[in-house]
Amino acid sequence: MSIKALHSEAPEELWLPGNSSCQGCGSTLALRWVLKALGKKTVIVSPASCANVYIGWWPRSSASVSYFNMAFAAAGATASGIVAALEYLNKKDVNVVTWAGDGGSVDIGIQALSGAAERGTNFIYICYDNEAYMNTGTQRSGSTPMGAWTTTTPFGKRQNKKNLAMIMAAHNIPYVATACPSYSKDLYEKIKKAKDIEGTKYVHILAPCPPGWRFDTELTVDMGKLAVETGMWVLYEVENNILSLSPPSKRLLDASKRKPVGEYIKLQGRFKDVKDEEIREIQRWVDVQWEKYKKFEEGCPVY
Ligand SMILES: Cc1ncc(C[n+]2csc(CCOP(=O)(O)OP(=O)(O)O)c2C)c(N)n1
Ligand code: SF4
Ligand SMILES: [Mg+2]
Repeated sequence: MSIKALHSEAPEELWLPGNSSCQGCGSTLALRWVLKALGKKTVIVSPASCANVYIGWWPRSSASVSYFNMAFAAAGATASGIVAALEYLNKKDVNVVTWAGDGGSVDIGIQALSGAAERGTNFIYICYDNEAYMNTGTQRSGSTPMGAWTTTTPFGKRQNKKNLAMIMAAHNIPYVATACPSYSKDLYEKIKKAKDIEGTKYVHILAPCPPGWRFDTELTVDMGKLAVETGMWVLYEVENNILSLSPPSKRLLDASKRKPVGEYIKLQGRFKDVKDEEIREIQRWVDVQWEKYKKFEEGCPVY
């Protein structure tokens, strides 16, 4: 389906223009498609993050759905309470969705998320991953990639990114997916699918961030595409413990089709001090991850 056809399938814009996100924000681009897929009967819960700022204050907020701005660690717990209240009121047609940053998900919010998933809470938890604590000026998170500069990793981060999507798959929830707004149809369809599944659904979206990653604002969509084409970000779904690669990633099972990671890294100022040997190290790590995806794609259960 073309973007034009997607817009005619979901013409209503629930994410309004004139919001306070930075130019070229990958997170708000993703949110626009997420809201198109969810529709108006949606409650968004957002912990402390850029999202609190760009959603804004009622009655001048940029989202034309209900939303709760919530304390940093509490998104999963707040969503659980809203789900329980809606169940008590017998309201079955409202989507409860957490929209949280990587810091609020991978680090500080993980226990509330894990508890909600373990209870099988009927909601969609979406992490938009800009790979650092951006709202407070770019501190490292568990999701920051190896080598990236942040104010708390002035010589580049020494650890690889934590894989929260796989951690959530190990919770035995019915649906886990990864996405990126550069592939809007893929993102839109995954949220539509998640909406119709009962229980806890987890979607992890890579959200390129021009000021935090230090690239020109017009390159946001290209940056997401390069993340996927180099294999540094992998698009997939996990259902019933079985992983299937989404079309843009599936063709990359053939390693010769993957672009070298340097093509992605060298466009971003956050990696400007990364040496060639470190790029080779990141490449080796990516190749090792792909050996695992190959096994999953052959039918090996994810946990
Ligand atoms: C308990 C607590 N600690 C710290 C903060 C300050 N704080 C607000 S937003 C934020 C960064 C959030 O990072 P992330 O979840 O990745 O979202 P992003 O800002 O990148 O969108 C921090 C540290 C806070 N609000 N509450
Ligand atoms: S800092 Fe990044 S994620 Fe936050 S509003 Fe700006 S572009 Fe978006
Ligand atoms: Mg972040």
